[in-house]
Amino acid sequence: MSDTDLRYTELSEVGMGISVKVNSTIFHDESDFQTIDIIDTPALGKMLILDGLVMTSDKDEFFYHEMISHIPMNSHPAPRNILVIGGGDGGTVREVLKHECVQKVVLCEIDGTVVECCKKYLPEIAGKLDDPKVEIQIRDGVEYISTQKEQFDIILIDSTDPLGPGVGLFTEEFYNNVKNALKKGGIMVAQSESPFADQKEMKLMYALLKKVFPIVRTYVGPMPTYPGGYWSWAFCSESVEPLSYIDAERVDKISLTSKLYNKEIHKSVFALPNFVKKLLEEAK
Ligand code: AG3
Repeated sequence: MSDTDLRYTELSEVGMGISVKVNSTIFHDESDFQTIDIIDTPALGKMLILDGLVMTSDKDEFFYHEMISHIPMNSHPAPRNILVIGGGDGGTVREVLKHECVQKVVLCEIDGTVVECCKKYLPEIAGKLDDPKVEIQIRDGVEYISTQKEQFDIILIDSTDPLGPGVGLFTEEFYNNVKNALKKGGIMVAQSESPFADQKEMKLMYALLKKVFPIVRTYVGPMPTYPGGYWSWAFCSESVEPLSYIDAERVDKISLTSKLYNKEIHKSVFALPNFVKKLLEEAK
């Protein structure tokens, strides 16, 4: 690497992370909530960076957005009303809309600037935010969820790390309100950090989830640009066990255009390595 290389680097507390060459900075702003950057890179296309942390990139976003959405969506026989909290880049909403049974998707994002700049500069990810089925609420998800009772079939928590504007999305009170906002047979999936790089955060989060939901399960997958390259999602419900129902028709339909998701993946993501099982048992 030459000294003139412009690079973006995200490092963990212990100094491990990713580094990518940067062509240019496309957008930079200090919003009321965080620092927002969109950069263009040779390796990953455009990337959204919030407070210095990678949120998404053109090249690897599918690993995350297909996992957070299709696993719960296809575990429900008829998901019609969907809520996404966070996720202002629109990638999760785009995937959810691939299910024709969906009537309405509410996106509740605290930072309107994230939504606006993603619409403008990341059209492949944010391009469905103008769909007529989408209602965008620019407000704090913590406050919004406390006003919702038995409204949603699926709630997806597409948050940042438990830092900055995201902290309120990792509390017992918030999870209780999410549970109350779900209809009977509803499912919440929340991104739950890296089982390799964020073990402390993961344990805290699962300890809280277990206080609130009778069913708390975990699924895992690769995520090249996030800490450890390995990610997890919490699947929580009052009554639905993962894999107790899989909508075979929608699995096949989604699989026609998905890059990662298919029937075999759906069944395998709940298989956990021993070190992850141990970590989750220790979360109390
Ligand atoms: N939400 C999960 C971001 C966590 C990334 N953490 C990090 N880079 N340290 C992403 C939002 C995508 N819709």
